[in-house]
Amino acid sequence: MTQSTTRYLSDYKAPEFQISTVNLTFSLNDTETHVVNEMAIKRLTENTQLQLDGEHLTLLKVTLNGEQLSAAQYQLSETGLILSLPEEDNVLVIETQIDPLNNTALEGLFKSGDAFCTQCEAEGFRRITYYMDRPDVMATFTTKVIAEQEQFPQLLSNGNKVDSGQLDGGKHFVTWHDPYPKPAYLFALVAGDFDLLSDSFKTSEGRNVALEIFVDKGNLSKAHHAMTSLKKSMQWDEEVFGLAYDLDIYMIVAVDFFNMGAMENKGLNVFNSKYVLANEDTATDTDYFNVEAVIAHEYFHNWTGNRVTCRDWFQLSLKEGLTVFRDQQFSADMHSAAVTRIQNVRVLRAHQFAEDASPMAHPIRPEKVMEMNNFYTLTVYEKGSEVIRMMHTLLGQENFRKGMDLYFERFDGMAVTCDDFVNAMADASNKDLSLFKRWYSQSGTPMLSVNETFDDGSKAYKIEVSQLTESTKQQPEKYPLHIPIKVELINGSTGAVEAHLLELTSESQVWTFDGYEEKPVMAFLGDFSAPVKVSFEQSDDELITIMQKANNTFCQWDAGQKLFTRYIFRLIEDPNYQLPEQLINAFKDVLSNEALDTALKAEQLTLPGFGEIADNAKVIEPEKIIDALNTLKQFLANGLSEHLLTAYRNCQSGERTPQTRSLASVCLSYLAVNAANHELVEAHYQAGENMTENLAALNAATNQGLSVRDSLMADFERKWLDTTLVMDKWFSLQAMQQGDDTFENLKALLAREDFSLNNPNRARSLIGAFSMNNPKHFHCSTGRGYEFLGDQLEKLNTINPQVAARLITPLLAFKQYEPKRQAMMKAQLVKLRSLDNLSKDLTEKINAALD
Ligand code: B3K
Ligand code: ZN
Repeated sequence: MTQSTTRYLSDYKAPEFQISTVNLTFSLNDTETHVVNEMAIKRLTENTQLQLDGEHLTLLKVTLNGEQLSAAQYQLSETGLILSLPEEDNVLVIETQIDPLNNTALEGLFKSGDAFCTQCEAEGFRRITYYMDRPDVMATFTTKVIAEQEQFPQLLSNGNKVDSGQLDGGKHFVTWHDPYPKPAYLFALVAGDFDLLSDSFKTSEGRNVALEIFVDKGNLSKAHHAMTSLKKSMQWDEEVFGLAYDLDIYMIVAVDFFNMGAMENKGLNVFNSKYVLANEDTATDTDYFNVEAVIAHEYFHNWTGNRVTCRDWFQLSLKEGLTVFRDQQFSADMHSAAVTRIQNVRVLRAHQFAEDASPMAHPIRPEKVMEMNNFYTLTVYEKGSEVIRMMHTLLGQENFRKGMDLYFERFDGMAVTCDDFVNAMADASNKDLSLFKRWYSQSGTPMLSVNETFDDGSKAYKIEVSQLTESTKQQPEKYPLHIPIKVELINGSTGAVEAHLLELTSESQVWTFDGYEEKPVMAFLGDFSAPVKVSFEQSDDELITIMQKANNTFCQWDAGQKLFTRYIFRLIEDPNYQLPEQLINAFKDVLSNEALDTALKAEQLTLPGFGEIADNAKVIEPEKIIDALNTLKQFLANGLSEHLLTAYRNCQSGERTPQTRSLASVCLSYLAVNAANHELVEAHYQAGENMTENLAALNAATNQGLSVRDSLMADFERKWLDTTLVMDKWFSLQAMQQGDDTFENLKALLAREDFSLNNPNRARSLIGAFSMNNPKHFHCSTGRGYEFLGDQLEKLNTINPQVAARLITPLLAFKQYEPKRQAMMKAQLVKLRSLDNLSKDLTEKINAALD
């Protein structure tokens, strides 16, 4: 049984030893890779006991200052190695053997297809060798990689190539040196036989950087978008933050087996191929957007993460929240800022808010952790980014930039804390951020309640805003936060709009605005200036005014979403509720408004998803939500039918762009509701010029359960059977099917030769898509959906605990469901908890949910 101990932020102690250099030699072999690790270690205190982390390693030999140690001279356990370093300066050499081929957890050194690759963040390096595997231990790495030349012509590691040559027995070696001291989590090694796309970039400092993207043989033509994205990111970071790249080479390797999106290892990023490979036939517009965003994110980490890193893992948001903020700003600059922001907010509302209300709720700087991999969360990343964005809003771009400059001036080359970052921002701008720091330690989504009054006599318009964060088990006491609130006051008669930034710093505050003849309409929380929920009673007319007259595009969109949400909840209470015609008119105006950006129209027309509605329900009754969503969709599809058809035709007839395709897809999803348009769905598929159009048709056919769906899916499968990433899409569409034979089909899908739980993308595409995007069957009243997930998690628990711990998410929220489902969901957690080999990853989450 794995040792399950909880670690606390409050227990942090600075390291007592310093590792200055590390010389690694890898002799690669599928099941018996040999690793020699030579470290120069300085003792910093009187304590001579050095504790090194190590897991799943076979120890071969330990040599200290030239003398081989006997087993009696060190203590070896399943989690590490303890030995005594009497000298101040020491050279310690440790030889270990590891088994990459059977490493299905994909942490440390593993095989992805024929290639060797690594993933060390957060604590994977300890699966390669014994080491002080913590981010505040920063060393200079030199890595020699030895392997068969024919099978592994490319041998890569961090930094610059300093040596290479032939060896006996058909082997060769390459040695890499990374001049920048780094924590072990940024170490990387890749060996394989790839196609290589090369380019270069000249930095503002005059450095010529070689850019290299390694992909599986035959995929070269799909690497160009990634390369263009990389160059745009390099340019943007120089222009916006004055940050230039600092090595002579930047490499990206795309692999098919990867637990997450990508990894920012110094000079050698390893990517899930999903975020590198793209061409029009195989990737959607969203895929293109995501490839660019992830390439940017990993590139931006070179400064925010690598040059300045985290002191300990509790500080993860120091690099992740900040880097997500930077990639979001980049995407906003490359595309529509409004649409990018709306999409950020959708993710936050649908998933992060749910996490903050779940048993795994934690502050963006968690205080206790059992398995660090469980904390690469929407909270640390997305809410973390919102916290940085709030500072950006409070300080303004210019002061924020000054704060960034000061942060690098103070901390370049160091491992620091979130407080260090906020202090740099406060010092550079003279803004008091002491109260603001609470955002780092308090979990939960604050609720803002807004009350407005207009005094006809004095003509004063007053608003009162109060905040409340509900107490949680971990944090019974919650405190007021410093919340920036952008508002717009719209003068109903003149249409004039006045913008203000309010700073809420206590439980409740009042603001008064003069000079209005009548009560203005307030567009509240412009740009979603804080990650909060809002309770503010506004009439339909007021919301429609905001949709039409607010300057802030986010508020225009949000007002439409509020209308939708309002009527979805009315329908949940009363399925026969008569929806008002006014709703149709409001969205007719959206569709026919020529001034409105096409992509924004698509966003306006997109209904909130199941998850977002569930998050706002007191008790989740899945059928009621699904029925309400369907009724509203049908109502809009009927009432807007002509407008939808016209908008659809306009999109199809003019020049096709990502924007027109997004509107066409949304229109098609509504049109597919009515039998008269079913042929249109098939025609859209048949005439599809790219993956975006093909998928739009397949999604519409799947969601509406159209009879043509099966033949379209069969056609798609025939075309793409050999293209792994496209087949992942096919598996997801299968998982989302609505028919009565869904569970039989799922069983057949699991049994297919091209399905394997060992491949995280494939596992997620079927199991994740089913439990997240097929609420009808996942929440099936018989409990079969929960059983299906429980059974797969039991297998994944031993194959790949990290992937299992992600996929368990929908079960953790069982307490929010109606009693019958609650009991069935809980039963799956109880069953999993009884496994004797339950991983730390699942133990931590299941305990949080059940205890
Ligand atoms: N830093 C990595 C994530 C590592 C996840 C470890 N379980 C990718 C990123 O955020 O850029
Ligand atoms: Zn990151």
